[in-house]
Amino acid sequence: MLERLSLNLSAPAVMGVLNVTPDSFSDGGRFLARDHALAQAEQMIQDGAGIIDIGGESTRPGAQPVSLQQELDRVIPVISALADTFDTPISIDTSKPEVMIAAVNAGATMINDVTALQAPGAVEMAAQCQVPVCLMHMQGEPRSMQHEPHYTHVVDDVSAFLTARAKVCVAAGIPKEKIILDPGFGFGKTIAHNLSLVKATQQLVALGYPLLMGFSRKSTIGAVLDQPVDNRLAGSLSLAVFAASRGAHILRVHDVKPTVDALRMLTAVLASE
Ligand code: 9MG
Repeated sequence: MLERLSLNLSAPAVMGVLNVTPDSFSDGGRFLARDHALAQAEQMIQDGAGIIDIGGESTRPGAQPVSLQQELDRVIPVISALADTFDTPISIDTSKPEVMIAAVNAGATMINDVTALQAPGAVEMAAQCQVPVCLMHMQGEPRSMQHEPHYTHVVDDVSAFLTARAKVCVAAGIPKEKIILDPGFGFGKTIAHNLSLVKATQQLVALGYPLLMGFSRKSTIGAVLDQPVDNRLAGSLSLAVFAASRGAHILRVHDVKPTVDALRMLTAVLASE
C-alpha cells in the first residue's frame, strides 16, 4: 500500500505547512507557483514531514475569504503533482465541501478543516471522501475571531465543542477511527486561552482521539517572547515538544527539520531507562 493512503501516528508526526496563498502570514505567498510549491514540499519530505498540509485560503487573523474557483485553481494542480511524485500523505486544508472532494480525487488523503465541518454539506462530503478528518475549534471566523474572544472555561468549552462535532461526524458515517481533534491554538483565543489549552494537552488527548496542534510562528509566541514572526522558532519548538511530551500526535509546523530533530530528541529521552 502506498504510504500516503495511511497515517502512522505511533510516534508524533510532523505536518508540514504548504500554503499556496498570496497572503499567508509567515511565508508571504512565496510558493504560489506550482514548481516552487513542489520544491518546498520535497524539502519538507526530505526533512522528515509525515504529512503535507496544503491550503489555498489563508486562515490568519483578518484574512478575507477566497472564491471556490480561486481555491481550486491554487490547490488542485499542486496536489495532483505532489501525489504523482511522492508517497507522503497529503492533507487538504479547506472548509469547502467542493474543494474536499476535488482534493481527494486529486490525491489528498486527509481533510483539515478549521471550521470542524460546519459548512453546509461538509460532514456528508467528508463521509463520502472516506479519509481521516481533522476537526478544529475556532471561535468566530478568521476575519473577526480575535475581537474579544470569550469562554466560560476555555478547556471545557473547547473540549465540549470538539466532542459534539465528533459525534455529529460519527452519526453521518465518518468512522471514529478517522477523526482527529485540534483545539485551534490562535483561533478566537487570547494569549491566556492559548496557554491554558497547551497546558491541558493531556486532558485533550484523553478525549479519545488523535490530537493535532499547530503553534508554528503564531502571535501568542510573538507576544510572550516579544518577537516578530521570523524569530519565533524557539517558541514554536518549545510548544511542540511540550505538547508531544503530553501525548499530542500531530504537530503542524512551518519549520520541519528543527521540529523533527526536537521531537527525535524527546523520543530518545522518553525511551531511556
Ligand atoms: C490551517 N491551520 C492554521 N493553523 C492551524 C492549526 O493550528 N490547526 C489546524 N488543524 N489547522 C490550522
